[in-house]
Amino acid sequence: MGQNTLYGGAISLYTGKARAYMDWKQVPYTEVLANVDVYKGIILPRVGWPVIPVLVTDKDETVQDTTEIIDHFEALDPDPSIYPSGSAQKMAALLIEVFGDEWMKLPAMHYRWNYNEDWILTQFGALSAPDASPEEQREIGEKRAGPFRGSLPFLGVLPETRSAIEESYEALLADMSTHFETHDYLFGSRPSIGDYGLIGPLYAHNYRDPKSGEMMKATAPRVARWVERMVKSPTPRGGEFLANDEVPDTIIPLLNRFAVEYLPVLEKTVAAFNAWAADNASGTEVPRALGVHEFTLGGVTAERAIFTFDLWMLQRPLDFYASLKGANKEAVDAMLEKSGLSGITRMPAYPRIARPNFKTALA
Ligand SMILES: N[C@@H](CCC(=O)N[C@@H](CS)C(=O)NCC(=O)O)C(=O)O
Repeated sequence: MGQNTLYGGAISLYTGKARAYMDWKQVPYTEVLANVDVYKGIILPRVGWPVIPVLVTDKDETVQDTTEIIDHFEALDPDPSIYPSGSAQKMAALLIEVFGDEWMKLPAMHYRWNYNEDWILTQFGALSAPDASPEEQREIGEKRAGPFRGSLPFLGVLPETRSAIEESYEALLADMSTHFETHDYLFGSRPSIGDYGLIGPLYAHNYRDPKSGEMMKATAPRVARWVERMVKSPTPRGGEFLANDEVPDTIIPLLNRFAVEYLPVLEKTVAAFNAWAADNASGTEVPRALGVHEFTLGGVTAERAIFTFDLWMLQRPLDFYASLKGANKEAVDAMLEKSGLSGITRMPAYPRIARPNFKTALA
């Protein structure tokens, strides 16, 4: 019997998500820094493309994507679960996971690259070459960080959207601060899948990167305390979700931010994907991006790439919604209505996306 090994790094958004979950769940594992040798010797041969985190399980299975890593351990050890059993809480948590994982890359990448550039370049070098000098690490970092820094305009992190991203992020922190006056996590005293979606961007980029962390601690200390609880749980495997499937009123502004900022992007992504899928057979690999489209944030309209991965993630809340009946469906409909998010249930259907061999493909 081997051991669970998480290949990742401290600067990685998604490693932070998987690590926080595995620590709360008290999964026995070792974290190994994904340096150049690990990418060449383990990640590329097992996954086929360079990405972190990657889990190699104690049975030598490879699991990639934090959502699948989490679900791997949830299936092995379902109780206590990070999925609320109440339908409204679960739907809200699944939506917030998608929002955190995909949409919050904008503030994460903006603050990292526009406020912490020198620091992060050296950190990228340290990830590849932990024993090199800081000067060498910065040089190596310049090369290694290229694709990440280069992704900013594709995400829509542009000079013209900078103020809108900051206003949106500051408002989100204010909303979360209000919520954490009363609750330790999104839905009570236990972290949910929604909390794990948010911790990715809010830990590595927006807390751990020095300038971003200073700002969070100064403007939203309650959010900083939540980050600290998320990454070092005072009560691993503990806590409860709120009784009676309650979605606190202080969660509604988060969902409303999804509705206002992100839902229109998803709607346009579905339209682009459906047009692409009409010309492609089952089994075809789905391109990571399908051209560009306009999006509007805080009244500013700009262009960004049309990312297809979001639709793979979105299948989770949509599948859950499709499974609901009777009172459970009514509770979810009421929660979505109150959040301005009913549109999510009216989006046109789109062909199923699978992930054979760690790459999205038409099912
Ligand atoms: N959705 C994935 C994303 C993993 C991911 O994007 N990881 C980043 C580092 S935090 C990466 O390695 N990206 C390389 C790439 O996307 O090409 C997850 O949840 O694990």
